[in-house]
Amino acid sequence: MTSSEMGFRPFDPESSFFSYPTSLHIEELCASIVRSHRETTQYRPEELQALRWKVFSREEIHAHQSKSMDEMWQHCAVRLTDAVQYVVEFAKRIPGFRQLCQNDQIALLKSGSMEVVLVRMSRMFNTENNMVFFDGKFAGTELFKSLACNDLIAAVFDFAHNLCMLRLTEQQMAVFSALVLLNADRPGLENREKVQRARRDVELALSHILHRDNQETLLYKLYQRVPLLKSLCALHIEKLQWFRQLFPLTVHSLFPPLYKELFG
Ligand code: CLR
Repeated sequence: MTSSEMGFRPFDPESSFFSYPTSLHIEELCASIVRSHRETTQYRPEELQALRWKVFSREEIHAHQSKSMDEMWQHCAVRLTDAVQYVVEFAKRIPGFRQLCQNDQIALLKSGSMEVVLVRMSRMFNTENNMVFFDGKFAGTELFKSLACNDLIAAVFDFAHNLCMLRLTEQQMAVFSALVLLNADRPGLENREKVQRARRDVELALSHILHRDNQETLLYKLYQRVPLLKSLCALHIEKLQWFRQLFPLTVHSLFPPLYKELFG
């Protein structure tokens, strides 16, 4: 009797058609996603922990608030684009993402990269003072006053606060981020079935680690957050369109090309 007749299959990370993931495959996938996340975060958890109480001074807050609206927008667009670039690097290292055609990779990043930035924002959040690590120090919503989009900022902070309260491990956050990216309902996809198959494996990976961590109730809480992410991103795009009408030249000549490519 051969090993395959006995029900054993050799591990094959590229397996796709007619194959179902084995628990070894899922373990490997988890490890690979976690590694990709670890290698592409701007700050390690220990670093963030050490900087936890490093907050902007009154003067520094005032300096940000006194910036003109277009200057502050440009500043935030640059910071956001930096964060997006790390997410692009994360995506490129996820096995199921890497194997997609270029068109579908771009389609997934267009609608998903901002969502993953917002998920990652919860790692940079301190729920004790409601501040986010931005530009080297912790900042509250008031720092972003000159953007003139308080509703977006309040909603984004609220989301980060609530996600942070779930106290996800780095592993859980990594696999949840991969799940957010691999969404077969995104517009512009050529091969939805392939995205769906990759997603199914990541779903199994998430269930697997939550089971292992004895935190299966988190699954429902995480899925609950997904529609919120979509509405926050829609609001971000809406604000950008509004800003572009006011300052078309700032967007045209001073915003990072990647920012315009993804959101413009
Ligand atoms: C997300 C996690 C990253 C580091 C990082 C960098 C830039 C931050 C971003 C985080 C969170 C969202 C953020 C952004 C800069 C501006 C943006 C605070 C912490 C706010 C929501 C403004 C968005 C709208 C502008 C484009 C006008 O590892």
